[in-house]
Amino acid sequence: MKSALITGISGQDGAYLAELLLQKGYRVHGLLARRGSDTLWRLRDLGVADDVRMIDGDLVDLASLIRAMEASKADEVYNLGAQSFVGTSWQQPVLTGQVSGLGAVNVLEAVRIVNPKARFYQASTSEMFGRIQEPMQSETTPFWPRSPYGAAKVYAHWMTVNYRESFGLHATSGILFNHESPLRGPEFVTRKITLAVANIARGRQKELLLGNVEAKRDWGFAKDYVEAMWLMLQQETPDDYVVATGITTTVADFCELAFGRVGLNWRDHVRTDPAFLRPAEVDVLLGNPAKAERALGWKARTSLAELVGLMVDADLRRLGG
Ligand code: NAP
Ligand code: F7E
Repeated sequence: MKSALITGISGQDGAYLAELLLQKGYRVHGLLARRGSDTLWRLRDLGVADDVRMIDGDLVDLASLIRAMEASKADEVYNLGAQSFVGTSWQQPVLTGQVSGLGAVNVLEAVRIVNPKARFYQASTSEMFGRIQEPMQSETTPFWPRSPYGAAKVYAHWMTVNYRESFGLHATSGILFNHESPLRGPEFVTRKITLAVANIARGRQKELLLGNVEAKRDWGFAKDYVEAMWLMLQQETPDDYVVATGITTTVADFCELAFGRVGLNWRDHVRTDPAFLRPAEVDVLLGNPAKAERALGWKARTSLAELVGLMVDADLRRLGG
């Protein structure tokens, strides 16, 4: 039976990945920072909370990561933990660097010290492309991060490559474009929209305040994307892969789909508020998943319309009535 250690187990991707690995017969361990009051709601939502073995630890605490590696005897380590909200990264740039940048190096060190044969996955991100240098971003597109979060992730990405090249670690970086789900945090724009749609449909809210609705993102479904993470660690040699749908959509068009799901016109409810604009914006992202398709046999299966439907319906269900 293989053993896996997931940092960021309480996040969106941690929950879906835990579910997937449990289905595949893994013993799943989760690093839990234990800061929030209801950190396990996503795992409960998927019905797997009792099947994951939790290990207390924090990405900024190397000793706790060494202990987590020892206790889990992990064959595969998925570093999904991060301060992942781009907006907050301007308010907490140092913390973001410590957790999302140096945190990855702490995990790499723990792997190198305890079991250098373990396979390592780094949750890299399309935010590293920031001010895009090519219309469609691939593994060879130069990075130009536009936020403290993006800059921290570029550091973590290159340290992953460095540990692969310096120490021969099986260290892989998945450059994932935005992926969403009913388990997405409510601060991210997609879930903010679907939650508002549900509240407006139930008569509990009238309007929704957003920032830049012209921003374009390549949005996929998180459950599809965690399969790509697992596939990457099953390859003989470590590498970097872009994971995306190859389609980009504006926030405004996402609103149209989400409000349309309940028969409403988004223009009647959405107002723009400069409070949600960012000091530096990533205007457009569009990924080229050709390498992942070719090498991993992976392809996004869920359309944006289907994803929006899943998210709006889940939020309506949660509100009841
Ligand atoms: P998420 O929902 O924000 O989850 C982040 C996780 O990191 C949470 O479990 C959080 O724990 C944990 N964490 C934060 N600080 C920590 C610390 N100091 N020590 C240990 N754990 C800590 O993020 P996600 O959407 O699942 O994304 C997973 C990973 O992929 C992240 O690294 C993110 O940056 C990256 N990524 C995400 C996307 C996307 O579109 N979702 C795209 C590309 C890359 P708490 O619950 O206790 O806060
Ligand atoms: O913003 C615009 C905002 O916060 C998307 C993280 O998972 O994906 C995520 O980062 C776009 C931006 O995600 C609001 O300005 C407009 O252009 O949902 P988001 P993100 O910044 O793309 C990447 C790949 C990650 O790696 C990150 O961890 O939507 N936008 N109005 C808004 N965004 C928010 N949050 N709230 C608004 O009101």
